Amino acid sequence: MSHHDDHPKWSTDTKCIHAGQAPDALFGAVAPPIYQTSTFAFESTEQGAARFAGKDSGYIYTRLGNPTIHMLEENVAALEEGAGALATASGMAAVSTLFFALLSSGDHVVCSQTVYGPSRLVLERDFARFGVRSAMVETSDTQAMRDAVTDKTRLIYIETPSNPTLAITDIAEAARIAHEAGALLAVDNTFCSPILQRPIRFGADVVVHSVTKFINGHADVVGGVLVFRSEELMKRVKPVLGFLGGTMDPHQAWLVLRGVKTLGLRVRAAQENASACARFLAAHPAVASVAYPGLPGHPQADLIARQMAGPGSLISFELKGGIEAGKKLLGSLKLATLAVSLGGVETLIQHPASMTHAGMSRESRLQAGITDGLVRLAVGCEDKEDLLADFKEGLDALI
Ligand code: LCS
Repeated sequence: MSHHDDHPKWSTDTKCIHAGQAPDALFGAVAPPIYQTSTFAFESTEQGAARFAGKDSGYIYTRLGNPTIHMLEENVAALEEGAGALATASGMAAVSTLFFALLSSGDHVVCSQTVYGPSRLVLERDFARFGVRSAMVETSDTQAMRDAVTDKTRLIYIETPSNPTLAITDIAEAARIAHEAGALLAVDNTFCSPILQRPIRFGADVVVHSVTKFINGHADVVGGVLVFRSEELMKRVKPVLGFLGGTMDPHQAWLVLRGVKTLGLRVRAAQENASACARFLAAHPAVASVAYPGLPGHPQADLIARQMAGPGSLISFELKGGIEAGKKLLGSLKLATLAVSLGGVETLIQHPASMTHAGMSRESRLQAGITDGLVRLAVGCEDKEDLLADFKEGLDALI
């Protein structure tokens, strides 16, 4: 099995296909074998004891490690240019395991106010019960992020671009602020995928992904991954994941290994469609405003050019007719499917205030820029003209 460190010169597209996935040693199978087993036989009691003592690196039990899952971990670690990765049952298992491993009672977290709803709710509702305090701040405002840090801050947790407002946080500045405070920086890179943004390059200590989204890309798996800048940090989190039990399953890992091979192709195809859709939406008389990192005149264009290789395929917009017009549009589109999630080959559209971010109070939502009329569009890989025709029909009916 190849290790990502063996291939530092491969481009990201090549790594998608090959990193962690050399033909298997037993039969030469080109596609990775699915080691669908809960446990692994020891050759002797001595060997079993050595594995538990960490003196023999062989496998023990799938909750603690499995060869198919490890191939995915090596693959994503290579894509993100990290020292190692841990695959998890879902993106939320990655987020909650990370918080559990790094935070103790009395610690303080600075978190982007616009993140996937449950990522902040787990801090505000659950970790708060164990004495972890968190500040939700607009981290796209670097000064606000700096001002929120206290002498108890142990973690800065950001999402950029953010779900669903697409606010952009400066990763290098966030890393500087975290490290000056003796804290760590975690970046949820789900919206970009490693094709468009590699936060470790800008100083992040941990990268979080819901692999449910772009990395798997086919709307048929829920999963997550944590990628670490250093082995040392991964060693702090790995035993916690093993004990909490939010590990991935081998079959789930195999499906993601299949999906990740086309990550670059899918991300670029969806991005090209999204750029066309964003321009179309921005020019349409029924649309009040569009947030998309690729639109001309974006106030953070310099930062976007510095830290992102492209604007991606998520768009959020407001209709002039507000929430009623939104309901009408979401109900009338034929190609864009009314569903939460994103990052798959199919175009999805949803209403954050009543769906993905419904768990937040309306006050928190409005403070974070998630207005009642905001619509989030996750553009897929369908034919561009078909998508534009669907939006033209839906939007024209509103005026
Ligand atoms: N991080 C981000 C940025 C997400 O968008 C999501 C899920 C998660 C973490 C959690 O990952 P999961 O456990 O679902 O794999 N976002 C969703 C969304 O926007 N609509 O449905 C799920």
